[in-house]
Amino acid sequence: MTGMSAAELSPSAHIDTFARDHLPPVDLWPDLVFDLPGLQYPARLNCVAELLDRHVAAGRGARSAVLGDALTWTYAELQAQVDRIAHVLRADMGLVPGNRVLLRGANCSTMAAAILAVFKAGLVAVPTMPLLRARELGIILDKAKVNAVLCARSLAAEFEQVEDHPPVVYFHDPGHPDGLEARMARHDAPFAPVATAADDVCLISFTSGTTGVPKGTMHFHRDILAICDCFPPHTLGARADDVFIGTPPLAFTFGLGGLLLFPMRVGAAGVLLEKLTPEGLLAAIERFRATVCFTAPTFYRQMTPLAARHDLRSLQKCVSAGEALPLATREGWKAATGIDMIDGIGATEILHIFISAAGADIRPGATGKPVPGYRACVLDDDGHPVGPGVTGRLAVKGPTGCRYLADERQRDYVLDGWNLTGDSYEMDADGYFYYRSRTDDMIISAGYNIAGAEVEEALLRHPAVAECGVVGRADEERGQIVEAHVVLKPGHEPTPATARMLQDFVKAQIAPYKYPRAVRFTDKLPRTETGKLQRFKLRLS
Ligand code: 3UK
Repeated sequence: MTGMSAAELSPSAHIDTFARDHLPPVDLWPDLVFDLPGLQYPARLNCVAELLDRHVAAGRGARSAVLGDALTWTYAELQAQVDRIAHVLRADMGLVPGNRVLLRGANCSTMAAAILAVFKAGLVAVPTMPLLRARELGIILDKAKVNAVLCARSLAAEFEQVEDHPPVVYFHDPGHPDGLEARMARHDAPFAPVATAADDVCLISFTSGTTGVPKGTMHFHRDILAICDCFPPHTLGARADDVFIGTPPLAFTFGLGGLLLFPMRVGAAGVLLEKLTPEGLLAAIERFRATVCFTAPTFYRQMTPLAARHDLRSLQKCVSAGEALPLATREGWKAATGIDMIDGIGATEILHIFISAAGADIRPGATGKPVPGYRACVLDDDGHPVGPGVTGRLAVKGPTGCRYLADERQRDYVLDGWNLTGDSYEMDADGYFYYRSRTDDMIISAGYNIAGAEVEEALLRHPAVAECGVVGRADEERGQIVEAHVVLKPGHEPTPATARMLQDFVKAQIAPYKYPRAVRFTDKLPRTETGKLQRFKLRLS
């Protein structure tokens, strides 16, 4: 199915055709590749029928699906909640297939059920990160032409600041007669999944972009299953008796996949907890006997010194994504827990992880190889593939790929059928992919290309360094200089002598011209809700 065209899209079940109408022109789509067995989906497909109803129909209704602080829902209970919410959306709120529903809440069972209900009712989910401000919400509401909102009561104050917002129903609001819980109580009939097309849009996920207007990435029912059928069975080795846990928000596709979709695909359980601290996640792994953990490198770094205080014997697999995994972080976590992390690069545009490695296939320092179902290469500035050992632009294609909602930047992300993620990568002779930097974060100092991540890796090996971020700072003489922002571990002083010590340490480990000419100490690095370092803020600081 490479190079499919709009004419080949299946007849839509959407009455409101906004999503399909605003797909990019087909010649700007990436190639789609379905050559992996197991990715052959029927033309009519509702992903929730596969992820949820199928388990209940097959007699697995009593298995745990969603675990949380106060409650456990079995697959049968989750189905009942999803069906109630679907009735509220359709019958009470009058929504029709294709309408967009914005969702706001921290990770919890209701947020999970709401997302699934939106999919099941043939609507389009627009999940948003809890920390978004009214101004950012306003942009998303307008761009996706959102018809209705489900929002946690605790986030109401910020939401009410949005001018002219669409109708909203609050959840976690049990006493209120118009709240979601009261409305749900009035519906107890099963809800039949809307017979959507496999290529009907069900999710618009906004990128956690650091600059410019956020981009809405559009994903089909088929895409939801495709990510479940690539990385989890082939790399992670997900199993029905796994218990998934982690920190990424369900509004971030890393979390949506890792904490909800992947467990459901195999009939396993996902633990959903709000606002986890490193200590809190360790305690939760112990309490829920979690087997698979999804979080970002910075979180593993923060958990490493605390791990010995917890019984983590249940834990088998740790997935790291969101930003590059430094070797020192991998080694520290392995020393603390015995576990070799599964690094994986994913992107909102591609929905989930597409290069990774697990177990004996791990090559420290490399992200890994293309996940079965995906292919990748490195392109030069002219768009030609380069061989091993040459740094260039990472290009990837597979069953999922970039389709921005009405956005000119589609032309920047897709080149000759390849998705360009904006990362500089290098491949070795065995086909392993090595992260270098974001394409636009490469530091150019006195004519040398320096990848900030390499300097960060070196600094993180020093026992005084807890966290660091390395950026280029404008410099008259050299164009840019390498500037390190460093958070010290307790017991170390932010003095010029410490700075010199770190500079010498870097020079001894990597080519000396890469050492940070400027070292600035700070208590905390600016990070997004998804654990990514906000380099532009370091440059402005
Ligand atoms: C960077 C990585 C090196 C890279 C994501 C897993 O992060 C996710 O999506 P985003 O759209 O950002 C994508 C960009 O983040 N990145 C992510 N993982 C790695 N860089 N090594 C890694 N392991 O720059 C990429 O282009 O926020 C991650 C699953 C789903 C996701 N959406």
